[in-house]
Amino acid sequence: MRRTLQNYGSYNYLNLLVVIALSFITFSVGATNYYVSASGDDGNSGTSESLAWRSLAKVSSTTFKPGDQVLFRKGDTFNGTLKVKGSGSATSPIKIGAYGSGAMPVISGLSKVTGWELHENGIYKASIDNISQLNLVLLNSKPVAMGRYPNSGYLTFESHSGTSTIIDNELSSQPNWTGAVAVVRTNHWIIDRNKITSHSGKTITFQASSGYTPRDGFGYFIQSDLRTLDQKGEWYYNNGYYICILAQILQVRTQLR
Ligand SMILES: [Ca+2]
Ligand SMILES: [Ca+2]
Repeated sequence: MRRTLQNYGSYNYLNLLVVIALSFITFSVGATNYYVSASGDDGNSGTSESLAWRSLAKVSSTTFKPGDQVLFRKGDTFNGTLKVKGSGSATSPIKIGAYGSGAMPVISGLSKVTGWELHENGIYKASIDNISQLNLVLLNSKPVAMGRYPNSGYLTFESHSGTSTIIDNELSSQPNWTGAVAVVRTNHWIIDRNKITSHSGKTITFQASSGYTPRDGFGYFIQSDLRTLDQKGEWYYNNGYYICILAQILQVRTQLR
């Protein structure tokens, strides 16, 4: 009788070990579904529809495991940049998908710019996130071009010195374009964007972004300067901190990169 009890005890102990081991395996390889909703909250766990995250920034800052799924709610739009940290495996990839019903969710690099205030002379100004380069601006859903002088075509430089100075006989000394960018067509197949380091009279000197020697008689124009804004929609982006636009602002979206 005593032996029988001992056997029962060992059997139960073995069962317990097996259960623990299986639980551990399930936990270590367990994939998680994360939910993202425009009405969510980044303070949530993200692991259920009712505890969804809200932003692409939250998704991008999370390291995912093999088999994890990131599910965006249908019908919603998510602005910004999506980066996926972590790695899946050949058999358990990390998946990006959708949940809910309705139109497929939209992930857009466009961000709506708000907080506009009048700067001067019909130019409005707003702060935006610090980014390295602003590539696309939509004004009332239509793309508008970065401000430039002249508004179309090229100015022509008649001579040059080295690879970083051009002389335009028609250029006025005012406005002084120091600090702006000269977009220079140095030869048939090169267009350089060169930061202007000095402007004196008819001479512009810049930080040459390539080693090509400017070819006399070729063209250039000026951009990346507030003073180039003289027609509707022209915009200027300053040092990653704010954008100015010449317009009656209703809705502006930018693409950040
Ligand atoms: Ca000229
Ligand atoms: Ca202009």
